[in-house]
Amino acid sequence: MSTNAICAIATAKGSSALGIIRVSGNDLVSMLEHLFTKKLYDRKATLTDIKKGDILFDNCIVILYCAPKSYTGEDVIEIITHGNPVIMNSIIDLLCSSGVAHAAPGEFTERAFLNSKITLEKAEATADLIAASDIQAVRAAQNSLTGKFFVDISKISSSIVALRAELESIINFPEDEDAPDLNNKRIRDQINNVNNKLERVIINSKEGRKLNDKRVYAFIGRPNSGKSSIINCLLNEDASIVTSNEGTTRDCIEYELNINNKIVSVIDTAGIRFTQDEAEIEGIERSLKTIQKAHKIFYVVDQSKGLNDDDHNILKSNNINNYHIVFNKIDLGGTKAKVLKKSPPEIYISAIKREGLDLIKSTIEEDFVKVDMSQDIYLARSRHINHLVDAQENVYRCLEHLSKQRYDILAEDMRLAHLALSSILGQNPSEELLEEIFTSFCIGK
Ligand SMILES: Nc1nc2c(ncn2[C@@H]2O[C@H](COP(=O)(O)OP(=O)(O)O)[C@@H](O)[C@H]2O)c(=O)[nH]1
Ligand SMILES: [Mg+2]
Repeated sequence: MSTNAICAIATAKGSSALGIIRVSGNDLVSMLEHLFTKKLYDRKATLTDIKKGDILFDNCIVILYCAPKSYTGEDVIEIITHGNPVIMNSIIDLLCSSGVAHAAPGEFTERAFLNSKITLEKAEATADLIAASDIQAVRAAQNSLTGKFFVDISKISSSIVALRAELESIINFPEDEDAPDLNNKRIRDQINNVNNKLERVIINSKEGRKLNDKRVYAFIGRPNSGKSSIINCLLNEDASIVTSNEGTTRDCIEYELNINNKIVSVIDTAGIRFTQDEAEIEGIERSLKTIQKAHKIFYVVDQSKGLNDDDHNILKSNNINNYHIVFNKIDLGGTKAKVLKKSPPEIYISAIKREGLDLIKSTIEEDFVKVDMSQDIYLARSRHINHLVDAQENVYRCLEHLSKQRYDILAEDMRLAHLALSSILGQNPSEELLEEIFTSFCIGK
């Protein structure tokens, strides 16, 4: 049986109280009604069993959204199950045996876009909203999602269209122009106006972009300095294995740390030392690679042993510049927890006694971007910013052409500026661009 229907689990992996399975396609009711013991009605929640023959899969709430009034524009069925992955997967298998295919990442949103339910930048804002790492980023994504970004770009785009129309008439009917100076002034004002609006959108987009960058902190150092212990304390859980043996951590493990509702990544790494152990060598290599990815490094040293030549070599040979030295195990030497604002800064802590961990957290907090949320910040992507800057460069050039009365070249640059803005709005998007955008989504969205 060949259908266009797709399905996926829309909730996070693992067990939870409830799970949601989403299905989208044409004529879903006739295709799937045999699985439900109750009849489904448009936009109504129905408590029904899901069964195949005598086998009960689950007792669920099922909501039907008939096309075109649904997220994707097709028929959509949302099945709210008990949040057990075994149940959810068995229902997915059941759907697949009834002709439904597994959805690819972002395929629901891609269909919403293809059926003109949402614009491309709204689709992108949806992905950003799901991935937003703090409340400011959530607000900025919502600004984009509710269409503020779209409205602002569309306004600039309309101003450019008006300007292009005027330029075309000047080029095509030059004999009608009895007062070229007046025309020039009006066009200059319009170009400046477009430029100012572009400038504002670029500033707001760049602010939003900063919000969406999840900061990464790597804990590096020799074995047994206490990197894993510090990370466990920061996370408040027994995440990484800690032993008194050197070489316990043989991999790079990334964890999400919530500091005042802002999510950052912390990476535990394999202690750097000379070793013959193959797995450990690979772990050390991966650790050294994470140095490139990290925004900042906490270089951890056992204070009772002090900073030695090995440490200096590790720092130097790996080009580690932006780092704080964390002197751990101060309990062994009787030093107090403190920060010394030297270059590099030094933080004195004890993971075992849980002293000074707030000093690490506040060091991370100092990096948080302060954004004035009274502004219309958008969660723009670098793709948007590139197009905006491209549009602005073309508009700048227009001013130069105007002073030389090169209307034909001016019109061409305006066309290019217009094209750049159209690309943000997803007008005439290439297939590659669509693929790039939608495959970055989670499955089920
Ligand atoms: N005295 C003392 N021991 C610590 C402290 N932090 C970690 N250790 C011990 O040092 C050893 C190595 O710790 P671990 O976190 O595995 O170090 P890593 O190899 O850098 O990840 C373990 O026996 C820990 O219990 C501390 O603050 N004080
Ligand atoms: Mg470790």
